[in-house]
Formats: sequence, structure tokens, C-alpha cells
Amino acid sequence: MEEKIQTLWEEVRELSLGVTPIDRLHAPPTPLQFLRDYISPNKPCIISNAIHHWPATTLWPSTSYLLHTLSSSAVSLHLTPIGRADSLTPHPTTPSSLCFASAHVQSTPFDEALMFIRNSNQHSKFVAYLQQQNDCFRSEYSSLAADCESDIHWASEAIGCLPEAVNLWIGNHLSETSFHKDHYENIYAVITGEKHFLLLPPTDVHRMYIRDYPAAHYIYSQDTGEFALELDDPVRYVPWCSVNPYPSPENKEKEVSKFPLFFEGPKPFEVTVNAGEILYLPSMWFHHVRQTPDGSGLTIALNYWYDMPFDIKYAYFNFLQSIHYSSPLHTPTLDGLKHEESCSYACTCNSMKELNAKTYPASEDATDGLNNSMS
Ligand SMILES: O=C(O)CCC(=O)C(=O)O
Repeated sequence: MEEKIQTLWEEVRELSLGVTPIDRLHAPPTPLQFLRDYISPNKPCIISNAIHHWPATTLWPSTSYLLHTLSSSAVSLHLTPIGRADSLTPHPTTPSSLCFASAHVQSTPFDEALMFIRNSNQHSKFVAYLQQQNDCFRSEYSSLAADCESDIHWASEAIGCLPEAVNLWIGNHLSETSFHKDHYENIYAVITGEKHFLLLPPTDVHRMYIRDYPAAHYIYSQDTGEFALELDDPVRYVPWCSVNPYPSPENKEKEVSKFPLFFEGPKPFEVTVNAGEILYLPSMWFHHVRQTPDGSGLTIALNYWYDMPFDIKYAYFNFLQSIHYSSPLHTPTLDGLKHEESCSYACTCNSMKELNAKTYPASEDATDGLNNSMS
């Protein structure tokens, strides 16, 4: 079985993705072209010259414009100790194992939030990231609505609906989003700065070592300037990718031996999305995201989440995910993989709401790598 799964990784690259899989289009595609060449084959692409007509591209790099326009807004600010929200960290009571930690989220006046992001560095008490994957652009940033389009018309026409959520992301070089996948067709537009994505197709699911981790959340105390990490009550388990693609040099060897299918298999596709460009990130693709800020210290992006088609591809992916990959290299004795044997990967949820609401013991069927706090 293992050999057949590895053949699948190769065939997907040979037959569908190609050697340079991330096409760069120099103008927006027609709806038909987008549907035929990218959505149907579940294939990413980058589109230049698609948002140059948005006032946002000239206005948002100016901090004074943002401060003026959002002066009376309260926004959801995510605080973490080192910039990794929604990611794995040592368990608060048994540090030899891992838990899934969500950020401390606080409603903050926009000017204060921006100051926190710009002042976040390796020596500060926290790293701040403005993001909330619940349609935050339309709910919290409505005074910026006229600066961009309410939907991406060629995508809406191709997909046959309007976006279900539009989310704004404002961060600095320390904010990092760990490997995961979403049940959305994602049209990700970078307004200022750069975003660096690592991408892997859904067929590589076994290389991500998705395991059930106990959910925890950070609590930041203004008084002490320190974080506490608390387990969620009631206990919940979040199925999440175990792989950190950028281990520190001292951990590299250990990580490679824990996750050989990731580190020794085909390299993830690396894509930098520059200011003014759009990435089409197909549904169910695994993605890891880092960023480089612009001259004012910020990276700003807007993403449009469209409902994915729950079609035959989705059924195939779920089936693949339900197959246990038991390579001899892939032993269940490694640190942090405590749930390995009990974990089944069948995804039985069809909607984000269902996924978000789901609370289940570790050994029951898992959903896929979708964060409860994410969207
Ligand atoms: O920009 C980021 O930090 C993460 C983006 C992401 O995960 C998404 O759009 O689904």
C-alpha cells in the first residue's frame, strides 16, 4: 500500500501539476479558463495585474490612511508568545507531548493594534497579528470596503456563488501560520509586503502526519505581561499537521527522523505572492505561510473564501485520508505522536460550522486539519 501511495504523489506531479506547477498568469483568467484550468483540476496559480485598479493597493501601504479610516474601529487582535498561532506547542502539564494552541484574542482599538504589530519583535512580550477567520473584513473593517472589490468576479462566476467569508490579515515578519488545509476555494490577494507559501496537494496527506492534539489557548495577562497556556474545557481534540517545515538546526535531525515522508519526499511547492498579486489556493491543499513586511513594517492581505465543491474529488480525498499509512519508518514511538495508532482520518464533516462545533474524544473519527478557531 505504501508504494502505491508514493506512486500517487509522483503521478499527481507528472500528470497534473507538472514540473513548474504554479502557473503565473499576467492577467485575470476568464471564468471559463479559471474553472477549466485551475478549479476543476484543483491546481494553484498566481495572477498578476488583477487588483491594480483597487484603491487599496495605493491607500493601504499608508499607515496614516489606515489609522484615519479605522480610527473608531475595534478589531480582533491575536497575541502569541513568538508569532505562531494555531500551532503545536508543548503541552502545559506534560511538556514531553504536544497540544494545539490558539492565540489569545482580544478586541483592540485599531490604532493600538497597529502599534502592537509594528512593535512586535523577538524581544517583545508578544507577537501581534490582526486576523480573524470569520469574515472579519466585512464585519470589522467595513470602512475599508470601498477600497477593494466585494468579490472576485471571475472567480464568483466560475465557482457559481459569492464568497462565504472575506478575511483581512495584517502582520509582521514574525507571524507564521502552520501547515493546515481548508474546505474553501481561496482567492488570496496580497496588498502590501510579501507572503511566502509552502504548498502540498491533498494527495500528500500522509506526509503531513495529521494527529489529534488536545486543544489549548493562550491567555495573556496585561498585568504581568506573561502568557498562560490552558487546556480547553471541556476537553477537545484538534486534528492538525505535525510537521514544522522549518525546524531549528539543532532539531533538524530529530524532525527528519520523526517525519521522513515529509522531509524525504517531494519538496513542497514554494511560492512568494508579491504585493498586487493573487494566489489561487485550491481547496484541501496544505499550506504553510510566512511573510515579509513592506517598508512600514506590515504585510497586508485579503482573502476570499468560496465554498468548495463537495464533489467526487472530495470523496476521493476523504477515502485516501482514511487509509492508514504504516511505513516501517513511520513508527508510533516518537515524541509528540501519542495518538498515532488510535487516529483515524475519516473526515465526516461537510461544513465549517459543523467542523467548528465538533468536540470528540481522541479515538473517535477525526475531522481534517481544520482549526476550530480558524474560520
Ligand atoms: O496569511 C496567513 O497567515 C494564513 C492564510 C491562510 O491560512 C488562509 O488563507 O487559509
